[in-house]
Amino acid sequence: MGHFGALLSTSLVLLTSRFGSVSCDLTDGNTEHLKREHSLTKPYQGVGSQWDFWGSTLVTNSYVRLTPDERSKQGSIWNTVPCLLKDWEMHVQFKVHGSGKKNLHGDGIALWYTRDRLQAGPVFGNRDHFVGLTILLDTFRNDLHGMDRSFPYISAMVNNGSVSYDHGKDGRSSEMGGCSAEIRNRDHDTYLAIRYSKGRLTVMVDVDDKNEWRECIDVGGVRLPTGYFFGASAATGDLSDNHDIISMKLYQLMVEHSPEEENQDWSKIEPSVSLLKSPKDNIDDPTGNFRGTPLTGWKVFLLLLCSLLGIVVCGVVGAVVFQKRQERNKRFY
Ligand SMILES: [Ca+2]
Repeated sequence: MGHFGALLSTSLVLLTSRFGSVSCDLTDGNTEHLKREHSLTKPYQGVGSQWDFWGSTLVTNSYVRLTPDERSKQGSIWNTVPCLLKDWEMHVQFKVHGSGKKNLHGDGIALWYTRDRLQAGPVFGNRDHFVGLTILLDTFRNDLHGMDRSFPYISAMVNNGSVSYDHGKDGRSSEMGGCSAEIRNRDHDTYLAIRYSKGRLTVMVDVDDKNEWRECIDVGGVRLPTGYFFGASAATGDLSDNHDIISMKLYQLMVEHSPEEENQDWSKIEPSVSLLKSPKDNIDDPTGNFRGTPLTGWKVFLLLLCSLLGIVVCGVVGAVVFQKRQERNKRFY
């Protein structure tokens, strides 16, 4: 299958998600493909061998509390079984709640699909310079210059270990996309779904008690290997919240791959994104690629400069011609 084939299949995937009901398209409780070894469900008995719990994490019968509503806590849970699926979808039921008033709570939950596990650090309780994918449910605005987006804010980041997560900017420079979502202190259940299939990463949220998915992130050109680990972590700082995971359910997606794709060693893929989404041009085209050459700031500047120069040159030439004519006219009279 050549480039066109890949393009066609991406379009088809998109067609089903755009014209079908979004909630139908996402794997909805299809237990046939539920992968128990990668799932965490109530009452969490017998998952001790499949999940590790670290830090402030507290496991009860009805929730896994990554952090309590107290300052300077960090906690995480990590699947012990590496994921060998090429196409998957993770459904997470979570609950962020606390006594802090508006803007006086933090910091949020991070969901992970990474090479390393159980390595504590500054990124919502996990290590920085991570290798893999994270979906960040950031409840506290650190960047007071970024007032064009409201918080809580959900974003995605893929890292090959070279990039540091910038807390001060809420990760804006490294994010692949994101959306605002009211995920805190809701009376109803709140859900998030992450789908990775055929190089496309889609994040959906269901947080408004409507029982339907709303698209949050949808980007193509994402490369992730098999063999990484699922996890969730959370951290509090000066401000806090209860960060609870109710369930994590992993579904296998039945997707056909070309023989070339099948023959590739998927465990050797380095995490990457072919095109980073600039916050300014968020428009993608139906092929799943972002618009090739949007007018960036300096291109617009060059264009303006050229037009300005053109106008000046025309003006000068015009003035000279006018003056010559005047002189000629003078001689005739
Ligand atoms: Ca933040």
